Amino acid sequence: MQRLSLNGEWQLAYEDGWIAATVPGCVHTDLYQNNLLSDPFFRDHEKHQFWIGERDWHYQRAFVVDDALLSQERVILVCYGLDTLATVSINGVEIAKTDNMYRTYEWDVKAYLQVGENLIDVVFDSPMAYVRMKREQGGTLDSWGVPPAHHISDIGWIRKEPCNFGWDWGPKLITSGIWRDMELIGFSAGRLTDVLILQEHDEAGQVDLTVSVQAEQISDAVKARVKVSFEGTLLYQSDDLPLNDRAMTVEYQVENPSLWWVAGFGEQPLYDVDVELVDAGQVIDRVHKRIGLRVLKLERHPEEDGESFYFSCNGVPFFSKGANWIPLTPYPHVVDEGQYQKLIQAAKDANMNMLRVWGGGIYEPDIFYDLCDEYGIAVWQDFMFACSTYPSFDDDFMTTVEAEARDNVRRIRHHASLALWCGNNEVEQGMSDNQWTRSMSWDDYAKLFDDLLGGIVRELDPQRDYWPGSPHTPVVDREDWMNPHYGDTHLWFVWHRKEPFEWYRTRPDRFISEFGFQSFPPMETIREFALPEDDNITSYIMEYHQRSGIGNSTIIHYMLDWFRLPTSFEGVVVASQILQGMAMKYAVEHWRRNMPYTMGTLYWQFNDVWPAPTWSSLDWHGNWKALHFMAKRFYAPLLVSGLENADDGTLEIHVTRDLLTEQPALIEWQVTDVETGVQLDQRGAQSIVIAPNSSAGIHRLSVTDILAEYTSRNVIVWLKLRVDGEVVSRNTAFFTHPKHLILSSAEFDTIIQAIDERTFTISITSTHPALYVYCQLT
Ligand code: BMA
Repeated sequence: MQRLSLNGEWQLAYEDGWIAATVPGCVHTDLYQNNLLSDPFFRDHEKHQFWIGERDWHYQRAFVVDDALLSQERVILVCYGLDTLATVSINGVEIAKTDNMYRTYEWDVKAYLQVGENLIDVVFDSPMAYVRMKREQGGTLDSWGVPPAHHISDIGWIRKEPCNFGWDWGPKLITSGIWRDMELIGFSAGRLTDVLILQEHDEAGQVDLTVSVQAEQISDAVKARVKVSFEGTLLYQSDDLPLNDRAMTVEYQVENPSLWWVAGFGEQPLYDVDVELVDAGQVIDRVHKRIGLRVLKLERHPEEDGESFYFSCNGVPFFSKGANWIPLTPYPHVVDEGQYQKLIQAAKDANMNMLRVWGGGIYEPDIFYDLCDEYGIAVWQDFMFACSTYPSFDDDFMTTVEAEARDNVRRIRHHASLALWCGNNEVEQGMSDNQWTRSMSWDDYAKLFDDLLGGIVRELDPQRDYWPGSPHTPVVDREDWMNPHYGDTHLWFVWHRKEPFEWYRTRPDRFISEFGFQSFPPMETIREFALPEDDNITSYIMEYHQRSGIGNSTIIHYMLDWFRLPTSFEGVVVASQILQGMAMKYAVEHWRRNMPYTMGTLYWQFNDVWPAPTWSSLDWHGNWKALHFMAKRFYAPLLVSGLENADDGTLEIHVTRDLLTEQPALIEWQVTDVETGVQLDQRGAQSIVIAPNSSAGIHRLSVTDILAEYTSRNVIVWLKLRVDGEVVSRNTAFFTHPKHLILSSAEFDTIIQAIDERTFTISITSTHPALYVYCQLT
């Protein structure tokens, strides 16, 4: 097998000539590299770049084919990502047209190549013109969003990253280009085309692996072999087996398997499965997959008042703690492995065990799933359909979606971390709540999300669960999209409908796959897009970067409820982050206390696509906002939390535990006044044994007398949970919102001690209670 990469230097037609271009890449980054475009993230530059999506774009490059490549029996051109409406020609002959950025395209191009120099042209049609044409021909589709700054309607017609057209947290940068690798592959005897690995875990703890191999076979003599290794030791090698009708299957039993676990429940050992295609003793093609031995399942069982909805790993139910993942950038080709590493590490560091790849972005590259395997972060994977109806009544549309789903299911199905395939984001909700059935009937919905996508998962990834949409209410009625007793829910009444944070406590839902609250990014990040003259949240630029129509006013609406209104811009920025963290803390602690009825919280949203005020806990560089620090605490495997009742002056102290064994521990509480931090007469401790995977109210503290004497404005309860003397969780509880606490100005004494060249301990002592202190390295 011979490969010739077509990545690297290309040319892009611009005005009357050609400019240098790069593959993988896109028009925006190529123009930027040529100093023909400014930074779209700076101030309002993005709005001067909408024209890019209105134009056709022409890429070209020359490449040299040698005798050896052309003497192969077959030579195919493989495009792993064309964004989106491409016409591909070689040496002036049109090879094919494409209509789906998520597909891998392959064409036999041997007949069009010559030894020596060749020319390849890829011309991209304007996606905007295409969407308009489709709407005129096929009808309007419904969606959310306010044009033109937010996403445009009718984008359901094109199989292109939905949030490329703008979203309520991201820019509208409508890209065109060769966004993933491109190569020529020549082969004569055959090549591997597919590997499916299934695993059966028996009661004795053995794991039976079944590896099914498919190949394109030109020579009958071609054979295939399978190897299984663990930590560098070869455990199994099959014979070289002939292919029967282009396929072969081997079975292998792994004795004493090392099981893979989601983060917090055990290790993440990974086995290597290598498949080699052999011709006359020579390996002519190979495929390598890293797998984890585990059973990762969605558990749905009838219950008295509904149906359970939780995940289990190796038979152990676990509470899914995590957030929603959106694209890291409008230009996926610029992201390197280090950025993925930084973000998945941040998920793990915040005690998360699940990320949901939201359906309005991209099927992430392999590195994302590799890292999730390594870190034990389970993946809820949406198919890329979000917040819109889709023309499933159109046969061409269904054909391209089928190919896209097959490509992506095959690509990532072997990953240990992959927990669930989900059909779409919020289409059922829009159809029910916003009457989108005028553009997509429920029958057409079922055709796409129940039959086509569900069918492909059942066929190609039969050991994985499928869920038609998020949110979804099964059994009862899919129009009942916010039913707390069935399926998953998106709870947006806090924020979108201005319910107070307290509203979260009225919801007992089983699995909340979206809920969120916005904040501004850190000042350093704001400074990248805004000048000092923009430093006011009502300035033109600060409003320009705010893509939720209700965004800044909603942050302030809640800030007035919880905090004294800061008088400086920077004060608002910092307070917004604390407010956001408190909203999520308020919600998650409630739902963790409600375990095992509630068994999952994925807050909206994990990361950012550009610098802006959004719902994220990491800004677009991966910097931690206050919420991410708070998530580390509220997602800790052992959590102490307090449920205050200002009316009767009690505080119920709860302990929530995710781990598998019983745990002796000590809870401690202390009541102080706010002004001075002086201990009031209540202090106590209680030894407990925490049951595995449980949540329970441990102690009811009555502070009625103290509240009567000091008032709710002057009382804080400090909670600690110790294991073997070490504090593993700490928390505070108030009987009023922080804005009314009688806080005195605190003075700090800071001691920094160097442990070694890279490690320091910082001790901060404060003269008075100081809430939400943060340190920053400069
Ligand atoms: C949910 C998501 C996104 C959106 C977010 C905030 O509905 O699915 O579409 O960005 O809310 O509005």
